[in-house]
Amino acid sequence: MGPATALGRLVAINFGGRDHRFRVVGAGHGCQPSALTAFLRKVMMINGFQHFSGCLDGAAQVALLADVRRVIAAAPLYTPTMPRSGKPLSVRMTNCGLLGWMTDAAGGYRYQAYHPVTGAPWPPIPGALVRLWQRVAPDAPPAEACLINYYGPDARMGSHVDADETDRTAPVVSISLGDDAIFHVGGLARSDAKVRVVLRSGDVAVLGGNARRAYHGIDKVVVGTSALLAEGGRFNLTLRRVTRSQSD
Ligand SMILES: O=C(O)CCC(=O)C(=O)O
Ligand SMILES: [Mn+2]
Repeated sequence: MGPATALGRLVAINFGGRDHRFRVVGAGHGCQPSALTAFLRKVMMINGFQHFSGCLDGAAQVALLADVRRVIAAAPLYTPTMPRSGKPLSVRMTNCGLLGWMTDAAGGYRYQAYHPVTGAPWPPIPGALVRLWQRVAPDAPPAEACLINYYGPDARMGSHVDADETDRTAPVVSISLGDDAIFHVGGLARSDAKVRVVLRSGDVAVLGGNARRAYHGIDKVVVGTSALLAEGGRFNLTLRRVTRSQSD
């Protein structure tokens, strides 16, 4: 457990132009929920957001990175493009799972079962991620998609809601590997105030409850803050349920 997760530690969260100080309390899943979790609930009335800082230890991060490299060997990173305009996104992407999220000028935002360049089905979701999903989303049906975003030094992700899933009752589970990223999460309207926190390598964030419909994004990656990736930068993995399960 890194220093960021120490129980009892006071953490400052900047919101509305001033710092709010929160104490890190409680424990869950062998990971500590960070102060952001409590802040969102108490101050912004956003429920169902959980931030577990330092959830994956160093060895687990190395093992998961090897899984990500194997996925990329079978399903190479590509540059997605915006619907209609065809403007490239700053992140590079790939997926594993039965379905993968993608976007391009012709088809827009969607899930599809095959890689847009190779035409091959996406590789399966690695076992460690399947187990993580079961641990943090025990009531949800199995994850069908794992979107892998690679952020180089200038990549970011604008504020958005994950809304292309038919089943939006299951949470989105996010795992960070590599350099720190400044993550923002706001409310259900784009204009709502946003909280910013650093997502570090090994952090897990869960967007469930009404946070499943909250605006969020990545302002920037802080270059050189992690030695995990030889090439630098950051991977973010998001596990998603896409379709409604038969039992619903
Ligand atoms: O990179 C992140 O931490 C967030 C990624 C994200 O929101 C997404 O892929 O939809
Ligand atoms: Mn998202």
